[in-house]
Amino acid sequence: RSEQQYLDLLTDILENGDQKMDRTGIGTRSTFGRQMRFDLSDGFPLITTKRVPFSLIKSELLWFIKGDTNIQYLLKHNNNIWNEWAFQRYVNSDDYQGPDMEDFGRRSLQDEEFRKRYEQEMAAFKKRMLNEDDFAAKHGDLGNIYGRQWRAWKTSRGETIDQLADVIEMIKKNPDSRRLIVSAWNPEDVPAMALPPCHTLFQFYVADGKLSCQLYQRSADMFIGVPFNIASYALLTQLIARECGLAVGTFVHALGDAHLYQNHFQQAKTQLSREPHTLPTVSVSPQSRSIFELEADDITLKDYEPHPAIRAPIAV
Ligand code: UFP
Repeated sequence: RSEQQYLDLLTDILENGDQKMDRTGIGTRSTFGRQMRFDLSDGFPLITTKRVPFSLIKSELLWFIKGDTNIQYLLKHNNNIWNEWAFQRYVNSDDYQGPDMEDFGRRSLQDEEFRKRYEQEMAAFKKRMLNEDDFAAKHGDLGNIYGRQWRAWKTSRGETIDQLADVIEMIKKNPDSRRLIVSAWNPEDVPAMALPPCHTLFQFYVADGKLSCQLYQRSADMFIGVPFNIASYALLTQLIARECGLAVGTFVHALGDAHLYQNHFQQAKTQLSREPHTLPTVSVSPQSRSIFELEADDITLKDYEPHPAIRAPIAV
C-alpha cells in the first residue's frame, strides 16, 4: 500500500535517524537518500492517517502552473502558506512604516505582546494585498520561485524558457526521451534566496501508455512538508498525463536529507498509531480546459476519509 511506505520511513527515521542540528535551531533526526514509490493507479496518495488540506495543495500547484509568483492569487483562494515570505520582503522594504518586525517568526513564538503586534500587521498586509492591486503588484511578488523557474526561467542571454510547456510538448512528440526534465535549482539565484527550492528537479518517463514522474527533493520535513509534496507532485503528474492523453503511472519521490524535527516526534507517534484508510481519488473536468487554464473548482477530491488533523509547530 502506498501510504505504508511513508509510515515506514517515518518509523525508520524516528528509530534509527542520526541526531542532526539544523538551520532552524530546532534539531532533527535525519537520514539521507531515500525513495518512496506511489503507484497512482492505486488511488490518489493523499495521506489518510491525518487530514492534509488538499485545497491548499491544489491552489498552490495551479499558481505554480500559471507561472504566477504573486501571493495575491493564493490569498484570493484562502491560501496563506506563502504569506510570511512576502511579509518578510515587505517589512524589509522602505515602504514599510509600522512597528519593528525584525525576526518576526521566532519572536512571535516567544513574546505574547509581540505576537499581537505581528498578527495586526500581518492582517493589515493581507487586507491591502487583496484590495489594492498596486500594493499587491509591488509587495506580493516572491521573485524567482517555482512559478518563475517553471514557466519563465531567465537565461544569460536575456531570454526566457518555459520549461513546463516545453516538457509537455516533448512528452507528446518524443515520449521515449530521457531528457524530460524541469529544474528549479538555479545556482545563480540560490545565494540570495530566503528559501532555496526544496523540490529541485523532476523528470517524466513514459512507458505502456502511462506517465511517471520522479522528484528529487533535497530537504524533506517528513511530518509537515512531505505529505504536501507527495500530493502536489501526484496531482502535477495526473494533470500532465491528462494534457498528454496518457494514463497515470508511478510517482517516485527521492529524498535527500529526510528529517523529523524534535518537536514533531510526539505527533509522528500519534500518527503511527493509526490505521491507514482507503486512498481518495481526484477528478478533473471539463476535458476542454488545458492545464494552463484550469481553476481550483475544476479539480475535485473524492472519497477522502482521513483521521483527524494533527497540529505541529512549523520550522521557519
Ligand atoms: N520543506 C519541505 N517541503 C517543502 C518546503 C520546505 O519539507 O516543500 F518548501 C522543509 C524542509 C526543511 C525546510 O525542513 O522546509 C527547509 O529548510 P532548509 O532550506 O534549511 O532545508
